[in-house]
Amino acid sequence: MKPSGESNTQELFVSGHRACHGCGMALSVRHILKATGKEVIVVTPTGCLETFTSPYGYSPWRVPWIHHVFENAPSIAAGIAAALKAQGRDYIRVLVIGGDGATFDIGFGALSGMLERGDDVLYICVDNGAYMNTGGQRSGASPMFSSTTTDPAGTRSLGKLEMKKDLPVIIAAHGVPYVATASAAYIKDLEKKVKKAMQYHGPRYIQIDTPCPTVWGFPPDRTLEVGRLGVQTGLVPLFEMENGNITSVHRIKNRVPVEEYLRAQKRYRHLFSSDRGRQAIEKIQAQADENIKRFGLLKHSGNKGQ
Ligand SMILES: Cc1ncc(C[n+]2csc(CCOP(=O)(O)OP(=O)(O)O)c2C)c(N)n1
Ligand code: SF4
Ligand SMILES: [Mg+2]
Repeated sequence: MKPSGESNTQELFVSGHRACHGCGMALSVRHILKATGKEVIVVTPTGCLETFTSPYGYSPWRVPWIHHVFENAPSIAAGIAAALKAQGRDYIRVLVIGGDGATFDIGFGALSGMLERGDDVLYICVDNGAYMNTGGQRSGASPMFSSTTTDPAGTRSLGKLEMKKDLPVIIAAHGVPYVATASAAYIKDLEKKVKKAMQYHGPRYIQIDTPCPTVWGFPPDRTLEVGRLGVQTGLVPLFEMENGNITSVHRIKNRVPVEEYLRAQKRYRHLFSSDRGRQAIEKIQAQADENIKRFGLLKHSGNKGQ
């Protein structure tokens, strides 16, 4: 059977699953599959996506889907890709869609191996910045000064004190052909990047910022707004790297101070009640400024943009 070249209007991730209202991850997965078409096998490690799509007897997945343990999605995916190749069916493409805990932390060794071996897998991290399925514990992707259940903000604590791991750059350092960042709030851009990644073979990586109303603490009808604020502040830079070079950046049209993004979410509310909190906000603003400079995110800057 040949690839069918499906229209991207086909729904392959359907309604009726059990994600929270306004879940940025569920929205992203729906559009990832619109971009890939149905000739895919999806591998999902333990996490929200696995849990809300697999109540006994029901499934929103209209493509083959496998869940396994938390730490080995890249190994499972690599094995499936190798089997498809041996069968001469490698027109079926293999995708991992997994959370940031699985990607940045517990599955990172397996992911690095997959990248280094050159396995033909598109790995997509749906990044909500913590271990949401188990209540919002800190991960290597949690942003600095966010409150998590393992770094809770309090009279002495400002939340997580370490930087978010710069995983896209670490992945690019493995010499892979395609790395991109995307946002649930910019769906056309997300679909375009997934389609581009599907044109390459070998290991590819897309990291999607997926706002989580339940644990970030905002009303579920503000998911897109919060996601856009993340991008417009510069805290969530959207870019593509092909063969190690930055080939596009999503330019910021209306730059927003980080305070506006932070105020919209309960995970940062402790920053607004003390002088130390104010200083932390200044540090977060400095991170956004640095991203804007590093990636040339403003409309008038010289880098290749779109
Ligand atoms: C080896 C192992 N450790 C811990 C767990 C418990 N656990 C299940 S899901 C999860 C959090 C997943 O976080 P992430 O990958 O970020 O996905 P999210 O739920 O945030 O989408 C944890 C800690 C587990 N299932 N297996
Ligand atoms: S906890 Fe967050 S990521 Fe998990 S299903 Fe709910 S909104 Fe989505
Ligand atoms: Mg997570």
